[in-house]
Amino acid sequence: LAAKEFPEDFLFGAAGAAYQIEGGWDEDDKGASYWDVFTHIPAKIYNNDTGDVACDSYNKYKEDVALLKELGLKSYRFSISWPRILPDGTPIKINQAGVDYYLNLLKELKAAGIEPIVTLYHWDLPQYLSDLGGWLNPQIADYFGDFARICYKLFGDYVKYWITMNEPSSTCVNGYEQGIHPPGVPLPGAGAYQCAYVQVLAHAKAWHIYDDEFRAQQNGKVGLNNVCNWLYPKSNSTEDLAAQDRAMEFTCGLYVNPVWNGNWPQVIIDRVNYTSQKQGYSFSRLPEFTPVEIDYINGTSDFFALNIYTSYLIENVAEEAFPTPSLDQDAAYNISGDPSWTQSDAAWLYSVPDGARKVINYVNEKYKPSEIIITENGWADLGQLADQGRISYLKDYLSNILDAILEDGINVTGYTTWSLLDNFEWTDGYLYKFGLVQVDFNSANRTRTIKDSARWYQNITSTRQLFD
Ligand code: GCO
Repeated sequence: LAAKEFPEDFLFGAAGAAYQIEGGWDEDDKGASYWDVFTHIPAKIYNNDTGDVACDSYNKYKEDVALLKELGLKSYRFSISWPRILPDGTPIKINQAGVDYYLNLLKELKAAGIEPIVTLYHWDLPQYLSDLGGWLNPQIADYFGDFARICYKLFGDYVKYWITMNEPSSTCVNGYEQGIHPPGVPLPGAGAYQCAYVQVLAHAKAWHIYDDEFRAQQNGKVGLNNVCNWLYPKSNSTEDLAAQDRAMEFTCGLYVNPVWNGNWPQVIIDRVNYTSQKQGYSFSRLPEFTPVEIDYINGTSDFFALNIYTSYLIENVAEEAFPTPSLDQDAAYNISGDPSWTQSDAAWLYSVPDGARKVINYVNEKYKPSEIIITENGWADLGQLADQGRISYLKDYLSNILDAILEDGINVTGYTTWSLLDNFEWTDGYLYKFGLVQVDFNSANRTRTIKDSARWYQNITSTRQLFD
């Protein structure tokens, strides 16, 4: 057996997000987010589950930090709930109990020697701002800037890694294109593009505020996150290869290219222009960045926060296969899994570890980040403690990530697996579990129990060694 070794300062950790773990949805003076509102609408979420209590991390954060410490983890990725700090999203009122919660968490992490990686926005938009148009309204970028400034001011002494937006692709497609996430109104062919436009501007605003007002004293980094999965062509035909390239752009580049390279991917500009014209529009459904905006957004990420879960096969199809205007029609491809791939309990998640190395190379070449952190990667099951499936998945993905570092020379500096705890999995409620640690959602005190995968991961992080 050949051993290979992670660099000494590699930041091994685990991740979570406010709405998925905190609970305390209306405790103290927290305001409502559009997820609080959405989950209370019957039939939106599996089993009508909600994040009202979730893992109760609002009250049990000390236990969470103790678990991270026991597992020898060096970093913890968590998110700040915007309406817990600013109940209606605006600076008009700061909720001191919410501020104290995050300060206490940061202090607890510091005492345990664990590096925080803090996400400013992991999907819990204050309902008031959603009522103002949410991620379709460019003014929300200004509100987000104010929120970011307040967080830098309050917490910045403790934080070296800030992530602005988590997975704009998910927010924009699920929330505004398809309407299966809040605000729940499908706007096919327009919603995702307008949302991407506003989220990119919001990200850039938060980056500039840090750069102008905080970087000199706080010396941290601010980066954009997205999920970019490697997509394989279904065949080697010219059409499928072009579709593969398009698919990478429609799922990944649409959200990150503006920030790294200053504009939408050219193929998306061309495609949406073409379909819009065909449909009789006198303009493209893809909003245009002005030259001033291009200047403002370009080069606004200090590192690439990359989520990788799986891979798919891409097959070219004619746009006529999609009957009405939509992002899918513009993109014109079919996406599927390969029957030979191991599938998790969640149907969308296959283990395709080679894809991780490929997508890290793709991102590295295309965007040339000086640093990449794998901010999510994880496996879904039904929550059993003997979770061999998760161990196999993590081992194979980590092995490919390590090859990207050692063989391809790419600067991947950290890895926060999804997730520390079993938690609220959005529209799937508590059906699928991603945790290293089991949470008993039937017990009032949300008992935490360490799974086999956590012990396996602990061993990897302490030795930094993997065996082929
Ligand atoms: C994400 C989601 C996570 C999910 C995870 C598993 O960033 O992708 O925000 O919160 O729980 O991806 O589906």
